[in-house]
Amino acid sequence: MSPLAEVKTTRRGLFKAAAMAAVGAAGSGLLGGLAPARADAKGPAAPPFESKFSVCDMCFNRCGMIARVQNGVVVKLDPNPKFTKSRGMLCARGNAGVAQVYDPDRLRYPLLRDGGRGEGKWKRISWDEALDIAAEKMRQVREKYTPSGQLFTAGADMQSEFVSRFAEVFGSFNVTSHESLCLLSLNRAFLDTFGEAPYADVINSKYVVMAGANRFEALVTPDSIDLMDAMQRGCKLVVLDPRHTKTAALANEWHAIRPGTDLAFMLAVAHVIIAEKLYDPAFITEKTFGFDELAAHVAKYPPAFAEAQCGIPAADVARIARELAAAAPASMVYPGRRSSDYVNSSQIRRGYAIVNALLGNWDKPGGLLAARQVGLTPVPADPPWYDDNQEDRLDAEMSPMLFEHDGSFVHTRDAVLSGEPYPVKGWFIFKTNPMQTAPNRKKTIKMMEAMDFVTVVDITMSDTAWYADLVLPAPSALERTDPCAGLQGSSACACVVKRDPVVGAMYESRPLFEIVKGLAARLDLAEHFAFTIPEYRAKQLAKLEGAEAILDRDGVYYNPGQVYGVYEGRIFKTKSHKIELYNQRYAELGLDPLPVYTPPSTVAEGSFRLVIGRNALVTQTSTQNNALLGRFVPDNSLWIHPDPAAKLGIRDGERVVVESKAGKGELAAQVTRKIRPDTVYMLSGFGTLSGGLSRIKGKGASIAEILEDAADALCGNAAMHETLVTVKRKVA
Ligand SMILES: Nc1nc2c(c(=O)[nH]1)N[C@H]1C(S)=C(S)[C@@H](COP(=O)(O)OP(=O)(O)OC[C@H]3O[C@@H](n4cnc5c(=O)[nH]c(N)nc54)[C@H](O)[C@@H]3O)O[C@H]1N2
Ligand SMILES: Nc1nc2c(c(=O)[nH]1)N[C@H]1C(S)=C(S)[C@@H](COP(=O)(O)OP(=O)(O)OC[C@H]3O[C@@H](n4cnc5c(=O)[nH]c(N)nc54)[C@H](O)[C@@H]3O)O[C@H]1N2
Ligand code: SF4
Ligand SMILES: [Mo]
Repeated sequence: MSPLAEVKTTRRGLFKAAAMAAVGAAGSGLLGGLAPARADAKGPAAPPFESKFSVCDMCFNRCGMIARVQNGVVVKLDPNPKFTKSRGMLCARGNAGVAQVYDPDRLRYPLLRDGGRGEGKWKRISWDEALDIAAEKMRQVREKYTPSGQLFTAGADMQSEFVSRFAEVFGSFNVTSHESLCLLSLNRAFLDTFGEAPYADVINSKYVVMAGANRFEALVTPDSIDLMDAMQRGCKLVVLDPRHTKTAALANEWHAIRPGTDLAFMLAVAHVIIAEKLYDPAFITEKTFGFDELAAHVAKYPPAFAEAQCGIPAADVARIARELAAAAPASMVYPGRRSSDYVNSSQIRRGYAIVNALLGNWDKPGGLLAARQVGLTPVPADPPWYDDNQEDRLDAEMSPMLFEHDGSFVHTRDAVLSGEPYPVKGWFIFKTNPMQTAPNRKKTIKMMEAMDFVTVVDITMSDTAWYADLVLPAPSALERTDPCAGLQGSSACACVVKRDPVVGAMYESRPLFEIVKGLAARLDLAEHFAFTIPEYRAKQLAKLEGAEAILDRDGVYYNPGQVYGVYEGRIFKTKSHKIELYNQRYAELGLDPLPVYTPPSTVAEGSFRLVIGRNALVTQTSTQNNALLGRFVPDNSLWIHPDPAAKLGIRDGERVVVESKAGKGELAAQVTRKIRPDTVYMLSGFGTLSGGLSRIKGKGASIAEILEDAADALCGNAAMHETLVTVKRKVA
């Protein structure tokens, strides 16, 4: 009997699942293609369903779930109650995972371009042909341009490590990921202050300042759920956001901060904490480096300075500093997540880190916590040596504090376009959609055009796939065997998950692992992939006795470990071995060792700063075309404040043209007080180019087309909020 038989299914649950199946079959035709395999709602009682553990893949949180399978068809997804990281819940997107599996827009077989790039003409080919062609093109690139002439880009996935492994044994230094469009500035800031990227013990916090993050829409587990719980127990939430997000709506206080000025706020908070001696003196002496330098530095930034820059009254800035200090160490400036915002985002987020350090909000309940070791054993490759290769990554010299593994997508793209320092002519892309998630789409198109051969592995015809030479269909998460992944995050976590197929792979889809294995075999690299995923998992779990059996029993393995006080008697992984308020390495490199405030570019009258942000029913650019979710968010619109809208003669719902130096787009205006008058916002992932996303084709406008491609000065993370735009009424 399946170990899952223990998980109770109530009669009500059964009815619900059967009803879901009926809705799916009778609804918009979404699941209609599978009708023969489904239970007939009008016929005899539906057979009972099997329950299988899986891990949600609708976003990077990887919530544990249980798939209900009837006649070989997934009819419903439920949360795994044993998965504490998500507090036993599954969000709307997670529930809609079923529509991803049975999406008629899924890629079905390998496709080779049979016309101009982006023209949408394709030829169906066999897998053998596809792998022969891809391997041969890679071999040619390697011969002509060295192994580093091939670029590899992977998104967030439990198989992405196989892309890195393949790049390594192929000999290429050039690997990029979604991370340099996401959180690298944040990681930079905390690594260079605390020596590591911490987690937030939100559930035990009494006071949270959330700046540039939106936890009630941009869901991060367990933080989103824990914040709600903590607030019900009296935790105060202060939100700084130019938009009135759902998080702002539920907060105790919302301040519509002027975009790009958060560092002025943080420096002023530090100013008050130091001037009024509200810091933790023992913590400062014992654990931090550079307090005196910081004190002298922040003396220049009183609350009045923050008021002038941020538009938040000085009295509020000072009060928030005092309240934050009074609740310390069970308080925090929440680190956030996506920080691909400004050219100085690493220094902005260092401001967040410094305020937490001053208050000793570290390693104690309600503050920031050190990452916990999950205990997975890495399975390293043993790459061959290539004499004829480049010295380093393409973008190595383009940022002083680049992350070696992820690099910078924005800089890599520029280097590909210039051909300097060396040519890169092959591109292998797995589960990421830079055509919509990298700013300045025209440049991404040019990058595609500059390549000799581009291979994309996806589940649907993304815009990136649409411009590729070869498109390979992958199975969705519910259809494949995945290695183990370690998950981190607050006191709830440090767990391991794995995936086994819930249903068979759809159509001719093949997992990434099989694809790179097939390529490796053709490139005399087979020995580096001479294992199966279960064998690989066994190696990963080597040091976790009994974990495999627990994973089979519970769908998740928790590694118990110390949560608080782990830094007692331990050194920090920084140069001084302390928390660096003053960063010595920056000083050596001629960079600002203390975060110096630089005001954002001026937004002239008649123009606006364009910002990006999440919606709870959408994941990045990959769920807009989901049949269940798309009903709620069918297209995007431009948020614009009523005052400038009136000046521009724009009424709610009217078509407008938004234009930057990079590009323009046309969409409907949403005239709303939920945004500052100098800022506009639109949701990402619309205005697609692909002819293969049938439900969203022709809907809304693409923000990637409009966003300019600035980069963080320290680590090269994209800086997407530097873009200024004009907005005009569309003349008919
Ligand atoms: N539903 C849903 N949840 C998700 C995702 C998703 O796509 N959908 N994606 C996941 C991923 S990959 C990530 S990285 C996280 C992202 O999680 P967050 O980083 O919390 O999400 P964003 O929506 O990028 O939040 C940025 C917020 O900053 C505001 N903002 C813009 N400029 C400024 C500024 O200068 N100062 C301040 N204080 N605020 C500013 C924006 O209006 C926006 O509300 O979410 C994760 N969770
Ligand atoms: N304009 C804009 N740009 C952004 C952001 C934004 O909010 N707006 N957010 C930034 C952030 S925080 C991040 S993390 C990045 C994310 O950037 P991306 O990594 O590009 O993420 P997605 O947009 O979700 O694209 C994921 C792609 O994977 C495909 N896919 C989904 N499931 C599978 C699967 O099982 N197998 C395979 N092979 N493919 C699959 C989807 O069809 C889609 O094409 O974007 C960043 N850039
Ligand atoms: S937060 Fe939602 S979409 Fe993301 S993994 Fe969890 S259930 Fe899935
Ligand atoms: Mo992200």
